[in-house]
Amino acid sequence: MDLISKRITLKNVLIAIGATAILSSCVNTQSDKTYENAADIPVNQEMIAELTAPPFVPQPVGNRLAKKLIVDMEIQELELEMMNGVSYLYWTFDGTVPGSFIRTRVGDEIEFHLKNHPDNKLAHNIDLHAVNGPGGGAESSLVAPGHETVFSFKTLNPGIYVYHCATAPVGMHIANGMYGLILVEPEGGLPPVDKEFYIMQGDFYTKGQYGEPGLQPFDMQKAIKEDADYVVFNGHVGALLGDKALQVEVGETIRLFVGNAGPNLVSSFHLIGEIFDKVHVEGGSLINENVQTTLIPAGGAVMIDLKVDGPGDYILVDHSVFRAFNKGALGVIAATGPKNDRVFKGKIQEGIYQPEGGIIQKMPGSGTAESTEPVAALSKAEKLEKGEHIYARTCVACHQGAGQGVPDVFPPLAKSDYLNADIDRAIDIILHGKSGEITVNGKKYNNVMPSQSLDDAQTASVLTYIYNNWGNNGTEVTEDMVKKVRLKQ
Ligand code: HEC
Ligand SMILES: [Cu+2]
Repeated sequence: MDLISKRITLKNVLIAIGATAILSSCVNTQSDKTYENAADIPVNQEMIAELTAPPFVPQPVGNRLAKKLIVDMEIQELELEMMNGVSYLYWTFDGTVPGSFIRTRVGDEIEFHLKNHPDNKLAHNIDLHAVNGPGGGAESSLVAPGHETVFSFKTLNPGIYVYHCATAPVGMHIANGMYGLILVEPEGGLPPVDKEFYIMQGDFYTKGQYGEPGLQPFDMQKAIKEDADYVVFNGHVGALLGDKALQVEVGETIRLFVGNAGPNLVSSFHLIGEIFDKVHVEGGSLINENVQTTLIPAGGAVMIDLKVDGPGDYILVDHSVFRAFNKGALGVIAATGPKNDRVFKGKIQEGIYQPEGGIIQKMPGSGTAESTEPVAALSKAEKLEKGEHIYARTCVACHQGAGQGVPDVFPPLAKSDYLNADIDRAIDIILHGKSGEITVNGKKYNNVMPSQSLDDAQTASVLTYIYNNWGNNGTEVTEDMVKKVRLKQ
């Protein structure tokens, strides 16, 4: 009995010891937490890195072990569209602006192969902010057209980092599009989310003004003065608009990796209509919560976690907001799914607001006629003058100074086939606003124009001004024409 019980005990003890041994060996192979210094994390096996063009990102690292990761990139100098009708000679990593997204984990050993396409004109290199070493790799990676360099580094610090070309003049190589992001995930990976996207802001400096057609060369003087013609997401005006909007479902968890290349401007990154649940401030380990607008320095990046609560378009902007509406810094997250009335009900009611009891009172000395007698109709010259003022006060913000509009957002009034085809319809739009899809000069718009509170004379004036400028058909709109449309309702 004694002997048997002893044996059993001994067996139990052995099992217990075995289990601990297995457990501890698990800890040793599946976790690197035992390594105080990330430089000591061993790499086993080799892997070719998955690289993606914006706005997409590679698969998460999950809980894979540290590896030797082969990154293969090709520098390409390419003429691409800046916006409709405007082209630019971009210098790129892998043919896109920003360049391919690189996804790694702490402890990976990156073997970086940088190729410079033989058709290129210039030498380039790469400085990765994720590198601990001189020049971020720039010195080791300088490569002439038709050559390839290979250098290697180990990722030590988790975070989202900018990479860029650092060949002199550095500012010019960045201004021409040579930048991207590299993500270093912590041990065990980032918390999983439903969708992840890659966005990078950059400022561009061209000989011609914003929208001036043709191939636009880089303008060094404007770049030195920090006087940007274009401020855009993902290298081009409209890169995240229309059918290129980021598609999500209501309630999905979304992570944005957002970088700012500069070369000059700091981004006040904002999403109209949602709040960022979490922001990795400056791309590091500090997490801020419930953020409206996050600052992204030139040469910096952030990670943003958010969720959209209802269907619709949510607009990404640099909240230095002339950049958004006049220089291109606009993007859209398009959400589909069920409405949630508990979070947002939309417009509940609209009525007439008449603080003075229904009779609009005139301010003494405001210059408006006191008499109730009918005022003589304005002459065409008077309407043109009045119309110009009204346009500059109320329409210019959206339709722009020369009626050119904003691609994909605000339709043009200059040479607008839609405007010239139907005068009553144009009057109706001023009186009552407009929403839903329309096609102007072959391009689709689906946005909202608020109704403009203009009287008949003002409406006639502003439309006469528009019809007699910018290549439109010269119609003179009268107050009677406006009255008729108003009464049709
Ligand atoms: C807040 C921005 C905004 C303002 C201000 C604005 N519009 Fe619009 N306008 C729009 C949008 C957006 C559309 C397209 C609506 C749609 O997609 O259904 C539009 C469409 C139009 C159209 C028909 C489409 C075309 O290009 O011919 C006309 C005409 C027009 N607006 C005239 C005016 C005039 C005149 C004013 C000033 C009195 C004005 N708008 C002020 C945003 C605006
Ligand atoms: Cu370069």
